[in-house]
Amino acid sequence: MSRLKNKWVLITGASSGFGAAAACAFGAEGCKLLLGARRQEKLKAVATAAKKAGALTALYHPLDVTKTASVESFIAWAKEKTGKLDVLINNAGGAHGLDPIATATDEDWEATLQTNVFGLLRMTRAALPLVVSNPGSCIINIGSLAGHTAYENGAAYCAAKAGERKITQALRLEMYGTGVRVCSLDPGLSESEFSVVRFKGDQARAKKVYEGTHPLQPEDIAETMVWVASRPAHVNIDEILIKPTDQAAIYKLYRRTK
Ligand code: NDP
Ligand code: 8X3
Repeated sequence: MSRLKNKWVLITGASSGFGAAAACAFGAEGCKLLLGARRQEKLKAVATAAKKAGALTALYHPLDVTKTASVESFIAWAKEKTGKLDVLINNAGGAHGLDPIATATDEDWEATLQTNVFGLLRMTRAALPLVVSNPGSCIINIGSLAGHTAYENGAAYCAAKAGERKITQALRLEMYGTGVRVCSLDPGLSESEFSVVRFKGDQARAKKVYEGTHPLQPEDIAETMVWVASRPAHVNIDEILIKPTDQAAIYKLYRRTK
């Protein structure tokens, strides 16, 4: 039987990409799911798919991690469903824009930092009471290759994901002695709605990012989350950097020509 059967798993950013794939992957392990994001129609479809995959329950609720009141009301809702969380996946985030510092906008910087840094801090603060009383529980924060390596035109996003790594490392120290496990899962190039959001709905530009190469898929990341969370309670996976085989380094990306 899966070690994760019957476990409560909270996933932020569950309406698409990694979060949606995670809902199905943890569902297939027989978990009970609490799903959050802003787009409710998408969440509803993800909850249905997760139940079909085997989730014992898949509940969803509006969540905007950029707003403290929204995070607090989401956690109040979660507390009505369960007294404890076994897995917390802080996944909500993304990049806004791909511009040099000289021309980037406050709006894009603020959206990037609000979601990936402040959103992560807010969610963690609010959810911790449901986690700390539960030794063996596991917090997985989604970082990025961008938190390891800077690239031009990505200053705010690279800073945000470097921030995520430092927040995760600090949290690991703060959880010392509690039995709570903490991991930063840091993917490289992955095909999701990430680039569509980064390029503000420009589908053609987003598609070009993945042209001729074989990026990671959300299911690859979801499978890794399940592996991290299902290690025995005495095993903490501190950090994983996972890249496509085609991505030897941030811009050393192998592309097949026709
Ligand atoms: P997607 O754009 O497909 O998913 C992003 C998710 O985050 C959506 O469910 C979105 O939901 C949610 N989200 C965004 N803003 C907010 C908000 N303010 N409040 C609540 N939820 C929010 O991209 P990915 O699945 O690729 O991204 C997931 C995470 O992985 C992000 O943190 C991203 O930075 C990171 N990442 C992505 C990589 C990639 O190449 N794709 C590589 C490395 C890391 P909604 O819009 O409905 O609120
Ligand atoms: C997303 C990966 O390389 O586009 O976090 O920054 S990258």
